[in-house]
Amino acid sequence: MLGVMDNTDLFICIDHVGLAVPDLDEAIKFHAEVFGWRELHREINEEQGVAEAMLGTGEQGEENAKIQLLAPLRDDSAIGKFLGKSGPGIQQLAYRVRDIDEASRVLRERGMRLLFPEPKRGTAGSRINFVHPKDARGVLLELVEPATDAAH
Ligand code: MC0
Repeated sequence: MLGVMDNTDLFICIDHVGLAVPDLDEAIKFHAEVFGWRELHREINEEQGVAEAMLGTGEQGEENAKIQLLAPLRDDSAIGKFLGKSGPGIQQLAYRVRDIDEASRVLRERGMRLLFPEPKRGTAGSRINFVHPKDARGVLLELVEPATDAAH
């Protein structure tokens, strides 16, 4: 079928869905005890102002989408502001790409504003950028190019 498993596709798949949470440890416990999700990876990203955890199941491979829990390190961070304005909930939808520079170029050409002039460092050494939620029709879209030896 046209476009399926085609290297010219802009996106590979949904990489993760990011949820803003006020308290990372409490949220990991909740998602584990109620929904059975397991913690696969955890890190602090000072630049983004977040403490984050990737959740998945024991069986899933890299091809499956994860749940990302995002807790603010500071009130004036992106997640801190989101929690202040909207409360806990879905903050972002992340699409995986092969080449973030090329995907960003194509999206800019199609009129999308990317939030950073150049990709920044994301989870597990990935390269990330975001499409402005106003351009993506109300959804903050993250682009993720995984590190070649990605461990999450
Ligand atoms: C804001 N808006 C959103 C939104 N955040 N709409 C959907 N989803 C969101 N998450 C809407 C607001 O309601 C508002 O609409 C308009 O966008 C402008 O919002 P604002 O309140 O003026 O703007 P700010 O100051 O809150 O900034 C929003 C913006 C910011 C998206 C620019 O959050 C940002 O730079 N985000 C990118 C970085 C980020 O999210 N980092 C944390 C995740 P109205 O209609 O009221 O005008 S780091 C991460 O995810 C890494 C670790 C990883 O995955 O590897």
